[in-house]
Order: sequence, then C-alpha cells, then structure tokens
Amino acid sequence: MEILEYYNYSEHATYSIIWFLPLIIGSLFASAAIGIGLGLLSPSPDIKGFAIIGSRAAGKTTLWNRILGESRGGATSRENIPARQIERGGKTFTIKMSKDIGGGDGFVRTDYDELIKGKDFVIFLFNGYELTKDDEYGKHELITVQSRLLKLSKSVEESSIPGQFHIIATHADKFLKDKGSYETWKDRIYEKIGDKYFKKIKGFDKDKNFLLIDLTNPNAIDKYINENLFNIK
Ligand SMILES: Nc1nc2c(ncn2[C@@H]2O[C@H](COP(=O)(O)OP(=O)(O)OP(=O)(O)O)[C@@H](O)[C@H]2O)c(=O)[nH]1
Ligand SMILES: [Mg+2]
Repeated sequence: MEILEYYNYSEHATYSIIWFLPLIIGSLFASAAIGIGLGLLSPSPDIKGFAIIGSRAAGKTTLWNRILGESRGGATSRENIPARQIERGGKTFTIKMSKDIGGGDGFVRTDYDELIKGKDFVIFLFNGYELTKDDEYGKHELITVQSRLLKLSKSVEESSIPGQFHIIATHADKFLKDKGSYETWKDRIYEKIGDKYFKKIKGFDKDKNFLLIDLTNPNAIDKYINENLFNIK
C-alpha cells in the first residue's frame, strides 16, 4: 500500500512537471532577462567614476597621474580623461570618462556640476600648507576653499552621492614634522576654514571625509588610492 501510494504520488508529480514545463522554462528565461537587465542598469563594483576638483596647484593632476600611472605636469586647463581599464591590486577596474581641470575660479561655474554628475566619488583638494599661512596667499586659499565647499555642498545635494567624497588638505609634508601632530594640524585647518562650510555638505563626517595628505609620497598615495577608491585593503 505504501509502495502504491508512492508510485501514485510520483506519477502525479511527473504529469505536473510535464504540464508546467513550459511555464517553468518561461519563468527561468524571464528571471535571467531581469537579472541581465538589472546588471546593465546598476554598475558593476569594478566600474569607478571619479571627479577630482580643488584649488590651483593643490595636486589634482598629481593624484590623477598616480591613479592612471601617468606623468603629466604643469598647470592644467581642461584635459579629457577617456574611459579606460586600469590594474590595481591584481584586479582590472574600468574608470569612467572624466576630466582633469585647472583650479581657477572659472572652472567652478563651467565644469563642477557636469564633472560631478554620474560619478561615484568626488575628491576636493586644496593646499593645506598654503591655507595655514597668514599672508595674502593663505587668505586667498582660505576664501577659495570656503566658497568651493559651498558649491560642493550644492553639487553633492543635486547628485546621488551623499557621503561619497573626500575633502583633502595636501602638502602635509611641509608642516607635519611627526605623526603625532597629524590630528593637531587637521583640527587647525578645519577650524580655520570653519565648521559651517563642512557641515553644509550632505553626509559630511569629519573622521571619514576630511583628510591631510602628502601627495609627494608615492607609497602613501598608492595606499590611499587602493583603500579608498578601489576598496583594496
Ligand atoms: N610638497 C608637496 N608638493 C605637492 C603636493 N601635492 C602636489 N605637489 C606639487 O604641487 C605642484 C602642483 O601640483 P599639481 O598636481 O600640478 O596641482 P593641480 O591641482 O593639478 O594644479 P592646477 O592644474 O594648476 O590647478 C606640483 O609641483 C606638485 O608636485 C604635496 O602634497 N606636497
Ligand atoms: Mg592640474
């Protein structure tokens, strides 16, 4: 009896499979198509888009050079960075098309919004050493940074990248004498610029989004790029 029931059951199951076979195959195709569609819509984690902006001679080209393995020099006007593949930590990443732009005020109006749109991460650089000085250059750098941060807050608001940015004071080598003074200088620069300029930027967290860097140290820069831009630990 038990055996009969077993056969009856399996027979019924076989018929069901035959009846529902077209449906099963159809839904398999449908889910594969949805999967491919979603894959096309949401970028793979290996596709990265960066915008690097900031004041004059802050180190934008130096950082791009390190990311791309190039050695361009001199003040920049506007250089296209075509989409390309790069190797990092044994992995291949695709970099979205971007631009290396100069640090003059004129580029803020013409290029910032366009550059930030559609990117995954924005890096804002300024000359931290210059900003700590009390002469006219220091004052100019301070005003430039304050006004650019206000602009950055609007661009971040309009894009979909809250929290996905770094504000970096460069030229740290010029005033950091020992590792112990890192936090002190970071605080000094932060206070000089003013809390309110940073806090306007959606998702800003001083510990996560504000850094002090020496761009002349290739090992330190590679570490920064790997860990922060490509998630390679
Ligand atoms: N000491 C020191 N020099 C730096 C640092 N970062 C950049 N430099 C130097 O500063 C100069 C300007 O660097 P760039 O990378 O050309 O700066 P940029 O922001 O692209 O400048 P523009 O295109 O003119 O806006 C170069 O001589 C760099 O080598 C740093 O952290 N420390
Ligand atoms: Mg440049």
